[in-house]
This record gives sequence, structure tokens and C-alpha cells, in this order.
Amino acid sequence: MTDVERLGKILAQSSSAVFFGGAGMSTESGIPDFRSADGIYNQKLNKTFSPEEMASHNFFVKHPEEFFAFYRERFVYLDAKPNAGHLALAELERRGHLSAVVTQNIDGLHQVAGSQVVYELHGSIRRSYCVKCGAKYGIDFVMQNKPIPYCEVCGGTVKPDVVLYGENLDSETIGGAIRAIAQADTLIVGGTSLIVYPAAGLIDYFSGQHLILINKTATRADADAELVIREPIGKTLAAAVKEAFG
Ligand code: BV8
Ligand code: ZN
Repeated sequence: MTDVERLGKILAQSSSAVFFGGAGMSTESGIPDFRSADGIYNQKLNKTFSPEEMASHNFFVKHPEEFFAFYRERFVYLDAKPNAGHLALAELERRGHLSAVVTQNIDGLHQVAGSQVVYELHGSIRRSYCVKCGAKYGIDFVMQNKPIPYCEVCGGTVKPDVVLYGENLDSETIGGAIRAIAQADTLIVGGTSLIVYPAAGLIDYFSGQHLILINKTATRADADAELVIREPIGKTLAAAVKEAFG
């Protein structure tokens, strides 16, 4: 039996699978990941600061102008479309085999693909808010108001609703993700290097039957997985769903 056939069989038998993913889920939609050779963190964008320093809370506070320039240039891919993997997960949810997507991505592509239950651990580029009064703004407000977007209500800075390094994650989102993972019968982990915490630690709440890894490179969870697939995740998920449900 091929890996895809095995995965298809497991998905067909699951009634509360959960998908835990990262940037590798969107590379087949044309969005670079962070830590692969051509990832965002390996692109020499700025001589003084590393990309990870520029995606941090301190940098946002100290150098807002450079932060927004970097952010508009490197994080926003508004024309990216969901790929076959996003669509396969939405179909699995519709068929009642998947209960939630837990993602570290901020591109919102799972929702565009039709997934209903999505926990965005690191927020979303599609939402922004005023740090002073909380007024809500969309992504175009941030894109159009250069160099720094200021709130029309109170003049405060409008910040993308994205968890930067050194910022806490939303406790409701974490709570929902932990509940889903703890109740899952199958956990598919894919397109993530499992390096960033506390997100990467959430998979340790899984105690179900099938742990599956779909990732081009090795991760810390491979040793515990029943099945490790070193193939493009979008293609693999789509083939497995086709295998399972025709
Ligand atoms: C926190 C938002 C409490 C913006 C992100 C030392 C110093 C300072 C801090 C720390 C430290 N040690 C630990 C920390 C905490 C830090 C952290 O974990 N740092 C890491 C780098 C060690 N975490 C935090 O700061 C978190 N907050 O701890 O708060 C606190 C409070 C006050 C003070 C201190 C602490 C906040 C973390 C959230 C940061 N924001 N993103 C943005 O989008 O950049 S994280 C960023 O990394 C993205 O969100 C991304 O999703 C995430 C994880 O990366 P991955 O998704 O896994 O992507 P990656 O490129 O790494 O891997 C992709 C994988 O897919 C690869 O393995 C590749 O092979 C594979 N792949 C690619 N294509 C495919 C594929 N596989 C299959 N098919 C394909 N087609
Ligand atoms: Zn305001």
C-alpha cells in the first residue's frame, strides 16, 4: 500500500481529525516559507536587522516605518489562492472527518478554501486594529496609509492583527486549538518546521491513534509519527482525499 493509500484509509476512518500546519502549506500557493533555502528569513533584505528581528514586537515599537515597509513587502500576498491542499482539508471537514485546522499561517487561505473551524495561532494579515482604541481596519487600510497607518478615530497606530516575536498568542485561540487536538483521533502535522513556540508545543496535547507527518524536511515529531511523508503537502492531501472518497 502506498503512503497516499494509507493516508486515505486513515482519513476515511477518522471522525475528528485535526490538521496542524505552517508556512509549508502555502508554498504551493506561491507564498515563500520562512526557513527553507528560499524562505523569507534567508533573504538578505536589510543589512542591519535580520527578518526575524524585523517581525518582532520591539522592532514594531522602535522602528515602525521600517516595520511597515518590510511587512508590506514581505508578508502580504493578496493575490495568492488556496491550493489543492487547502481545498482537500475543507472537503474533509464538509464530509465530517476533520474537526479543525490549527495554523501558524497569517494568509487566511484555509478560510478562503472553505474551512469553517480555523484556529489562527499567529493571527491574520486580513485584520488590523488600532493599538490605542481597538478600532478595526482591513488590510487595504494598512497598505494604503503609508508610511505608518494611523487610526481615523483617535490617531493611534493601526497594527496588523499578527502575533510578532515577543508577543503573546490569543488565549481563546490557544484554548480552542488545544481542545481540538486533545479530542482528535487523528493529527496530521504538515508544512511546518515545528521551531516556533508556544505554537509547536500544542501538538504534544495529542493522544489519539494516528499521528501523520507531511513535511519536506525532518521535524522533531517524525520519530513519534505512524507515517512520515516527504512530499509536497498540497498534492499529497489532495491525492489522499481523492483516494478515500473518489
Ligand atoms: C511568545 C508572525 C511569550 C509574523 C510569527 C529566544 C529569544 C526570543 C524569543 C524566543 C527565544 N526562544 C523562544 C522564543 C519564543 C519565540 C520563538 O519561538 N522563537 C523561535 C524562532 C525560537 N516565540 C515567540 O516570540 C512567540 N511569543 O513566546 O510570547 C513572550 C512574551 C514576551 C517576551 C518573550 C516571550 C510568538 C511567536 C509568533 C511569531 N510570529 N509569525 C510572521 O508571519 O512572520 S512566527 C513565524 O514562524 C510564522 O508565523 C510561521 O508560521 C512560524 C513557524 O514557521 P513555519 O510555519 O514552521 O515555517 P518554516 O519556514 O519554519 O517551516 C516550513 C516547513 O515546511 C519546512 O520544514 C519546509 O521543509 C516545509 N515545506 C515547505 N514547503 C512545503 C513543505 N513541506 C511540504 N510541502 C511543501 N510544499
Ligand atoms: Zn484608535
